[in-house]
Amino acid sequence: MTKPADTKTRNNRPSGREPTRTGRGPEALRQAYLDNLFYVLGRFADIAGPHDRYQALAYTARDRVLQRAMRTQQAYKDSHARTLAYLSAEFLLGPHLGNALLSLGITEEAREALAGLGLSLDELLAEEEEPGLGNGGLGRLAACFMDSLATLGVPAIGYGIRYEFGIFDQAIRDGWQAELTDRWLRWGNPWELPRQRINFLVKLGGHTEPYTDEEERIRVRWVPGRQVRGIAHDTMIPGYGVGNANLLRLWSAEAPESFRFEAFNLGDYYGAVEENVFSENLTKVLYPNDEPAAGKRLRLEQQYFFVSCSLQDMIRIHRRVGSSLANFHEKWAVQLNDTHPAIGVAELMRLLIDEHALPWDEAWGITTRTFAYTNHTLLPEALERWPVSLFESVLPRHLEIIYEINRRFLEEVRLRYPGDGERLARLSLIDESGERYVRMAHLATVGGHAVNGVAALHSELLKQTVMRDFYELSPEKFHNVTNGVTPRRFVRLANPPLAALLDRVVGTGWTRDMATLKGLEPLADDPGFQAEWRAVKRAAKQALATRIARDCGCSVDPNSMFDVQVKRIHEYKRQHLNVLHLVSLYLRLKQDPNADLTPRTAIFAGKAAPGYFMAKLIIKLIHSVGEVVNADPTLAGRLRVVFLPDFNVKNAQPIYPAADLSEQISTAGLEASGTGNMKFTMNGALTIGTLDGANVEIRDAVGHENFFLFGLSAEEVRRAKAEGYRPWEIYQRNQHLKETLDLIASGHFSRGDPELFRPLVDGLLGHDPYLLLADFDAYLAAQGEVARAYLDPAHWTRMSILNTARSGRFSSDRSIGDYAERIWKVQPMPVSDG
Ligand code: 26Q
Repeated sequence: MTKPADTKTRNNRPSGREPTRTGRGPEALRQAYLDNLFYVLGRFADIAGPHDRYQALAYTARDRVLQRAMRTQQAYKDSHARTLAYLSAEFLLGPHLGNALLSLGITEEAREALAGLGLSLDELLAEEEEPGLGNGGLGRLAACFMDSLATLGVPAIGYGIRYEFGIFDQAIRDGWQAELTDRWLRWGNPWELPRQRINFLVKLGGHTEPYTDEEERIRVRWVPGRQVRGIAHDTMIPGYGVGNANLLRLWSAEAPESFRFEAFNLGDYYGAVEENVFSENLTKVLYPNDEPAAGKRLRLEQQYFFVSCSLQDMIRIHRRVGSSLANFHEKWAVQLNDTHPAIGVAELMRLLIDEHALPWDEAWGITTRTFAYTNHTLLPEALERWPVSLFESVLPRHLEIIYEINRRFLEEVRLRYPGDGERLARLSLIDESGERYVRMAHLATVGGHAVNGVAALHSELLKQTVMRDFYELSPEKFHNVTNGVTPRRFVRLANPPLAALLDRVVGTGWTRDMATLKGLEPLADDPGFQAEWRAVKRAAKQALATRIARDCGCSVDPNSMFDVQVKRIHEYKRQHLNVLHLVSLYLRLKQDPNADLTPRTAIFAGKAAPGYFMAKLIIKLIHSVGEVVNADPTLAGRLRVVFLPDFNVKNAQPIYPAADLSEQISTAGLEASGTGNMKFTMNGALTIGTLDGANVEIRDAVGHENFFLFGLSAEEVRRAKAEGYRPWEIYQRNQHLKETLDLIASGHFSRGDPELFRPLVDGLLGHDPYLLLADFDAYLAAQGEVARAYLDPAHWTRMSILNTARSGRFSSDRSIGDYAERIWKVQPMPVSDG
């Protein structure tokens, strides 16, 4: 057994050396690592396993981030600055360790410290299991925003839910998706600080009753059916290259200690414990759908639970510095990430009126100046609404408040549009067209001062479609803030060789100011630089090929074009259109074995919601086509189709750097923004895409000649549907399309079973709501152009360089700058990095 780490260094400031809890040199890091291994984990260095080692380094990084977080909180408090609260039911952070070292600027020092102990940093990094507290785009956006808020020094706190089980892990069995429970807390979580003392009671169910208070005012009391306690768990989010570190405060549910204590004394031990189980259930699991789960009581309870804890916490912080609630909105801006936290509008009203005795009008003035709402979808069926009966049984007081908000709101509408009863019904917070529902997007819009879409096209369509009446009523509320992604994680961390090349050519400043990438443009045609650019891409492809061999058991050629579509599986995202193209290539190669085809590796990844049958069938289809294509010796080196299992942040990071072609092929008008599209562009992939979401802006930014556009526009999609779209006729008229679909329907890819993919094929021939058949020819033509372009490396490389050079707008720093200036009116408060 080894001895405990050198005792001389146990105190914080060994003479002449850096402090071991905060020092950033290799020596301090090495000692801190050993101390943490011994004193936090209780392990001897010589028997510590890989996970112990990872944790010891994690604590080492955490101490340093914590020091910044403490300083930052103090600086914000002293400044009395306005603080942004970002409310989101999901935060999809990805692994912490690599990012923490990067933000602290100690990656190489840590590598050296570990090397001195005979350890490899990369092996430790691979040990971390990421917190998968989100489904996809919306949750990842929240994580990118947290990174940018800290990096820009904006006083901010993220509020959300500490799910015990995040998004399921995806396994593939016989080509089908299987869901495995995500036990991310199994070995503990070194990145969080439980704050038992920061806790709030949250009421649920029961009824309300009026009473007269000491000052003879009529007030309402909510008598709950049960209560749950929310406990804060803080994760520090370090900014890159700055002293700021903000908090992400996630709530987990516990039973209130005194609850049913009486029952316990009376001997109803089981009953009392059962209550605990109910309470703890609340934050057990993330709903794995990226669409509203119809009528799920627990989901509504989750949303209310975290929003109530968060608002109570803001009020606590506000009063702690001695402020009156009358200026709450001057000190807080609250951003609602979709409608999931929209109940906050009614909850703040309840807290101000019922708990703090403010008059309605004053409370309403505060509330509407506080909240702003981001919409992430145009699909009417994806707009969140709750049956009134369910809502009432969970939140009886909030329903009363919403009725009163609605009464006053509709009163104003009536004055603006006398006699227009239909408009009133359309604007109402309550949908009364059949069963009655509470419309959460209406609550968020009426209860806030700003509504924004997440890409220019999306924001325009919002005003023309789902939010049209609200736009006519209050056009000044409507904004666009195009999404962005953090270049720290998705370039610097994910693609170190590219980062090193960029550092050398435009300087290191791009990591915080992506506009400086414009400096690459003069080099786009430089043969020497092009060769370096290709070498970087080639190495990333080689690395991904190694992963593919490990995870898919399939060898792919890094010289082939890597054609990549990674995202949630959804019919509107049209992974199956991509498959139709691959089947069409397969057909051509089978019909003409000498056909001159650009060698291509098609790479897919993504999770399907567990109850989404068609999405799961698409996963099976990809595997089935892959099984046939990859086993065919005549196709070796020409076509490969692979599906990488368990798409998450960690697994995504090596994918973007290795892509030649980024597939962004959703039906126009349906992808609000997309953010994967931006990650690919930054890493020098070219896009084949529709005029949808942020694709439109990416194409404008990188230059139309450097983007492969195809397909109907949103307006043409609308018209095609209005005129009665008949996919069957397209199928009948288009011989190649017919052969392609017939081959799938024949059972060729399903071991002779013509039934397996029938629902998919029949769906396309019968309805095709996402217009795959309408776009099929255009897609194939664009893919033909891609294939030709790839055969000219100098031209392709030029386009690739220009994509990266012009991707600066898609940094989440720009998005946060837009929000801060136009919506939140918050000022950066930089903390020095010393
Ligand atoms: C709601 C109620 C009940 C259960 C689940 C949900 C739920 C959960 C997640 C509804 C929607 C989501 C996620 C939506 C999402 O990820 N949308 C994507 O947001 C991105 C960031 O703005 C955009 O880039 C994508 O275009 C959009 O699809």
